[in-house]
Amino acid sequence: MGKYHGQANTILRPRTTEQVSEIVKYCADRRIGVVPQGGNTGLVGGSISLQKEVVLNLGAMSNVRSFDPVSGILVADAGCILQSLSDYLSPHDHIMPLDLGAKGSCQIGGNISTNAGGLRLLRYGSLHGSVLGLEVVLPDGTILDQLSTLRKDNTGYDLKQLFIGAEGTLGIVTGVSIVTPPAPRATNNVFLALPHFDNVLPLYQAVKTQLGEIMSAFEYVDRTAYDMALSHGLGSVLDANEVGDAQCFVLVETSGGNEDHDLEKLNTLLESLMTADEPLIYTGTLSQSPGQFEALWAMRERLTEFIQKEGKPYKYDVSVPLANFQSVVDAVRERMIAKGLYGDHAVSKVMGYGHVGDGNLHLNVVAKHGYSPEIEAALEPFIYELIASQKGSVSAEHGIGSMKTHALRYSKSDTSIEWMRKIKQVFDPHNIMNPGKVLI
Ligand code: FAD
Ligand code: 2HG
Ligand code: ZN
Repeated sequence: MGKYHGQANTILRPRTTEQVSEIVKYCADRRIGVVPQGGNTGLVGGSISLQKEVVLNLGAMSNVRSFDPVSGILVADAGCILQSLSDYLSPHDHIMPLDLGAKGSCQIGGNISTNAGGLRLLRYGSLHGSVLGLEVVLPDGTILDQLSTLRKDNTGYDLKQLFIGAEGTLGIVTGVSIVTPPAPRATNNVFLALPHFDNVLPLYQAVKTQLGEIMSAFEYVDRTAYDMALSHGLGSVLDANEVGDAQCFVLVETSGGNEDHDLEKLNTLLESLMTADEPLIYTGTLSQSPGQFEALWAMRERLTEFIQKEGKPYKYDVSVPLANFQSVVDAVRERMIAKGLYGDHAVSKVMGYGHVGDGNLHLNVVAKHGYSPEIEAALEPFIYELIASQKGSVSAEHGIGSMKTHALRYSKSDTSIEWMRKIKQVFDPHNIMNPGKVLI
């Protein structure tokens, strides 16, 4: 995003867990701060050194340790890139239980540390469920070996859960044991244009009912985001005349066991949506080839990349009731208009997209000529108060990092924050592990 600028003058790339342990012990003894870093794709400034802390990058620890094709359990170094793990699993007919646009750079250790959600959460659940065990170097250098491959293990407190989503503030994840699902035999997708936002909820219900267990993603793109994608050269996946004044778009993916059966279900679904008395969609495209399948996904997956090219993004990754996706985006746009900040001189676009199935909206506000205190003051705390008034979350999946430390209180009670501090104190009494992130 070009928003955060690291201050580190030392970056270390250990090759083994023992080296990580020695480095951390050395730093702990001298009270030197350590910033764990994976692929550096996080969107909340979590992996950068704010005050010359040492950056410890896991990129040189990138070996698969074991894979059991019967149980689907994969054990890997934390520095393995998500895409490499998918490639590794492919000949074994398995897939990673998570997928995100940053897959070519982000590391599994970074995914676990941010508790990344992404495009498959709807189907395979969160990392809190699929991670079976972790190996972690604690802030005093001790190696905590909890690299279990057991599906069931109720022997007291489940410590590994604390490190999932801790954003490197409790220790450095060096190894991961994770359950991977079998690769689906058939995968298809459709991209749909909807007349109104009001159609999204009934559509979601209809799709869930008709597709049942084969639905694997249900993603939302608003009109502004769709038009932006086209303006960045993506070929239209829908007939422009049929799209007309559609307010928003939905991408549905299916992953099932039988191509003919899945296609039949999808075709029946499309037909019923178009021929209903009040059609829920204007039009839709069902992918007919692997290339078209990718093209439909690109309309959703590449939005982050296009936004970078439009200007500087203010990103709000929020959980709100599904019915409020559009009204949250509209409220922010209206506020920018009221403040005289909407237009090519300041905020050129306000848009929403996200993971409908997870109630996770990505609200993006594009500052055409760069970040400015005036725009920020108009956005915050306005947005955080709006989300809190809906009992939402100010960080659905990207984490708190250094961006949202001040906003944590909008989604966590004082008591919760107090207990988070106590946990931090137990693990990291000298506050050397990723200082200035999550809790300040
Ligand atoms: P980094 O960015 O390097 O680090 C992120 C945080 O984790 C930092 O606090 C860091 O200190 C800590 N950390 C990293 N590695 C370790 C480790 N081994 N041990 C302890 N702490 C560690 N997120 C989603 O949830 N869903 C999405 O769909 C999604 N899509 C994205 C699409 C794009 C194009 C981009 C750029 C980002 C996207 N993200 C998404 C953001 C997301 O959080 C990450 O991309 C990813 O999970 C971060 O992994 P990373 O290896 O890059 O971690
Ligand atoms: C996504 O779902 C990512 O595409 C990034 O979480 C969201 O660009 C964003 O705001
Ligand atoms: Zn997302």
